[in-house]
Formats: sequence, C-alpha cells, structure tokens
Amino acid sequence: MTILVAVRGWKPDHWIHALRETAPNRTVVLPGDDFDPSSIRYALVWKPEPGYLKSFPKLEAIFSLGAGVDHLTTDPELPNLPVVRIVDPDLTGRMTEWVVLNVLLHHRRHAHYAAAQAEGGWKPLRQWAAGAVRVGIMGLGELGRDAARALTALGFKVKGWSRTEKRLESVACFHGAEGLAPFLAQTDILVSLLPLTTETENLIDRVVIDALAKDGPLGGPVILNAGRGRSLVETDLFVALQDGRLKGASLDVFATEPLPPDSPLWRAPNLFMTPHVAAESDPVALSRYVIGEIVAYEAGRPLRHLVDRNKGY
Ligand code: NDP
Ligand code: OXD
Repeated sequence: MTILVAVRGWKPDHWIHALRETAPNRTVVLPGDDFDPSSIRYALVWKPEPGYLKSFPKLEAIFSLGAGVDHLTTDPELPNLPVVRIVDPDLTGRMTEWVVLNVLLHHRRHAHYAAAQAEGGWKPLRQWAAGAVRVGIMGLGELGRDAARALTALGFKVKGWSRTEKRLESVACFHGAEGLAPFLAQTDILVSLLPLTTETENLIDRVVIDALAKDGPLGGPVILNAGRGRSLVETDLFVALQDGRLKGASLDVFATEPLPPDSPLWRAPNLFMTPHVAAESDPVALSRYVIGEIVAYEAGRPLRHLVDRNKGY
C-alpha cells in the first residue's frame, strides 16, 4: 500500500516527514525514488506533470493536496480514478483569515492610512459600520460558506452566489446565470472563491465590474479574488482600478504565477497582492486528513469529497 507524493513547485520534505509521522507503518515515496510503479495505491499530488499519473497500474485514488483541482482536471491523460480534494478546517480557517483581513483592509481604508503614515500625516476619514457594507461571495462551497459565516459575525451584510440553489442562515443566496445580475447589483465588496472551470474562466470581466453596486459607502466597488486567477480578466481589473470604476482590489491568485515582473498589476492603485498564500496546504494537518480518509476507505467506507469530473470541481 505504497503512497506516492508528487508535489511540483513545493518542497516535499515536510510532506514526507508529516506522512511518516502520521502513518509510520506505510511506505511513502517520491518521484525519482527507487520503487516498483505497481506498488503505488495512492498518489498525493500538487500540479503533477500531465500524463504522470497514468504510469501506476494499481493506483486506486488520487488526492489533490489543495482544495482546487484544476491542476488535475486539465490533464487530458488523468486516469479515470476517484480524485479526492482537501476539505479540512485548517485550510478553510486560513482562507477565512485572508478574506476577513482583505475585506477589513478596504472597509477600514487601510491604503489611505498606510500612505498617510508614510508621509507623517494625521488624516482621519469618515468610517462606516460593517452593517453598511454589502459583501457578495462568489462560490458558496467549503470556503465561501465559512467566509460568509465569519463576515456575518462581524456585522457585514453578506450575500452569496453559487451554481445551484442554496439556503444559508443570514446570507441572501443567488444562483445561476439569472441570479448573477441581482447579486452583483447589491454588492460593494465582491469576493471570488470560485474554482476554475470552463464556466468560471474569465467570468469576472468589465461587464461584471460595471454591474457591481455604485451607491455603497466605500465610494466604489472592490474586488477580492482568492479562487483562481484565470476566473478574472486582469486587464479589465487594472483598467477599472486606473479609471476609478473600482475603488480597490485584493488578489492572491493570478492568471500566470508567479506574477510576471512586467505585469501592470504591480503598479495598480489600491491593490493589495499576496503570492498565492491565502490558504496554504499545511503538511501536518493535511497528512492527518489524507491518512484518515485512506484508513476509512480501507475499512470499507466510501471516499468523501470526490471531484465531479463533469462539473470540473
Ligand atoms: P467547493 O467545490 O466546495 O465550492 C465551489 C463553489 O463554487 C460552490 O458553491 C459551487 O456552486 C460554486 N461554483 C462552481 N462553478 C460555478 C459557476 N459556474 N457558477 C456559480 N458558482 C459556481 O470549493 P472550495 O470552496 O473548497 O474551494 C473553492 C476554490 O478556492 C478552489 O477551487 C480553489 O480554486 C480556491 N482555493 C484557493 C486557495 C488559495 O490559497 N488561494 C486555497 C484553496 C482553494 P455549487 O455549490 O452550486 O456547486
Ligand atoms: C488550493 C490552493 O487549491 O492552494 O488549495 O490554491
């Protein structure tokens, strides 16, 4: 029952160490180690080389080491096996921290105060209560629901948009193409926690930007994206920040990562950027999650949190 760990762009050492600590009786190997490909039952992966996973004839399940699975669904040679994604309070809590932090940075007008401090200026601005601000969350999945809960607790007026109909306490829910315009029209701060699929690619463009509420207390709408970079048309966001149709933005994910040095986004006004660290996959927490799922599966229980290949998430 050998476990393969293939994490492109991440250091594998912490994963190997955490997995061996969590499951000392299992063999854990890395690509390049000396092992028999037919010994591999489970692959724990992040951005594996396309086609790589078809090399293991007895593979039973693929575990994405991130909540997003576009790094797998875009592989045309992905074997037809169950793909399990991360649903874990450690990762969810990290994302909620990022969302709350960035909503508050804009709500509390932090760019203004940071600039004033740099100039040695004492420049108070009027401050509204959270209840005056409408936050709209695109994606009411594991991450969107938790962010909605935390923002509601702070007093923001929260609404959400998803593909299928939802009912959530204290959150006005919209869904589908017909729900998008009314959702946007009542949103001052838009938060995208959408997966990347054929439907969500380039979804947040100038049409969406122009459909956001313009009568909110922040003086213009704000966009946060921690879902996937390719859901947002970066040039449309940049132009809207430049010409003032958008008051501000926060981005954790980008169409090309790392963000190229010549991207105009580096110099966009009132834009907070983080390098895809909103919700890091923690080796200790997520090794416990994955081993727990494997143990349950081997005891005869069905695998949970499976990706639906037709939906793409
Ligand atoms: P889930 O699969 O639990 O939720 C996805 C949500 O998006 C669901 O509510 C789904 O609707 C909605 N959705 C999907 N397609 C559409 C569509 N076409 N129109 C409207 N709504 C849609 O995912 P998670 O919440 O766990 O994660 C969301 C994404 O966050 C990940 O896919 C990943 O890209 C990103 N992420 C980013 C991280 C970072 O560090 N920046 C870390 C972790 C994840 P429905 O409920 O109807 O199915
Ligand atoms: C994830 C990510 O999907 O890090 O977990 O983006």
